[in-house]
Amino acid sequence: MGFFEKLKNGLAKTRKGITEKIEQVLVSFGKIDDELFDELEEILIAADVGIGTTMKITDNLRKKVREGKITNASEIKNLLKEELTRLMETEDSGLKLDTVPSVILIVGVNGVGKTTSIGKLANYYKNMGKKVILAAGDTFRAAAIDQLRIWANRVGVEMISHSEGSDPAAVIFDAVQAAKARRANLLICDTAGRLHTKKNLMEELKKIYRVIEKELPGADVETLLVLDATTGQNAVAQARTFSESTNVSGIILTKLDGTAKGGIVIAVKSELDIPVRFIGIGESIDDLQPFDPREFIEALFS
Ligand SMILES: Nc1nc2c(ncn2[C@@H]2O[C@H](COP(=O)(O)OP(=O)(O)OP(=O)(O)O)[C@@H](O)[C@H]2O)c(=O)[nH]1
Ligand SMILES: [Mg+2]
Repeated sequence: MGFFEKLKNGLAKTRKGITEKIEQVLVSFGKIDDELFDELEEILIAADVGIGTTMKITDNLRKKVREGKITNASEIKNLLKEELTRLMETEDSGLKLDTVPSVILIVGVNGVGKTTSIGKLANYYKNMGKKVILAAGDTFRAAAIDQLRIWANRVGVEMISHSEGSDPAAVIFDAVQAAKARRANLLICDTAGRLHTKKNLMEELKKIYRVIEKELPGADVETLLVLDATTGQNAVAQARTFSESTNVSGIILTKLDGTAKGGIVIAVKSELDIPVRFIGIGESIDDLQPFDPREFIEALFS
């Protein structure tokens, strides 16, 4: 299956939740009036686009309708597509991972899909010709380390780990040394979503940063926050918490295949101004795709 087909399949539920409903409304309305905008707002809010973002969208639509003197509801669809794409687009050109090694730190609460996404990312970057090393920085339970090892073996990359309960920052320290020694391009670090001790998770993450900064001064470090699309607005709240104490540079939004409320993609970028970098659209190894707003909207509306 091609890349775009895969994306379309992964978004099947959201297409039912957003696109099909919007198309029904546009067909049944014919002319553009306040009631039509009310219906559109309802659909977008129900799909987790968020109230603030939804209002921004419909305000702009109203303005464009006035300016363009559009009278036919069917023309709204293209305007909406443009508007949604614009809200998700970023100025920059993506992740910066130029130094050897560079680091991706994966953070997020438990169960969102961190370890799975690391496996998929490792495969993605390995296929791009990068030498990848994984760090089993989630020492909360032995199973977490085993799970990452299974991915490392599947992808065919090296993994650095300590035993369960050990200091995550010490794992990262060793992994950095290994990455330097092997001249790896990319070190991808798993972290815990919760801890053994009462010690604050954010403090633990700061300690990991200090290790990376000290051992790899000047290295490109991207912190990707993993959010579960099926948790809706809760995901936005998690992003706020993590950005307060970590330098979140991008989002991996997982499990988009499992929700009809894929509007969360739009809310995340628009409400937090953190770019979505990858989306998870299934459980297999190639079900993680770099996020491209234009492609996403095309897949959603085609
Ligand atoms: N359908 C679907 N399932 C996913 C996706 N990403 C992850 N999962 C599933 O979500 C579950 C949790 O994934 P993990 O990678 O273990 O999550 P985690 O954040 O590492 O969890 P903890 O280590 O417990 O904190 C697994 O069953 C994954 O297969 C996705 O994009 N789509
Ligand atoms: Mg995990």
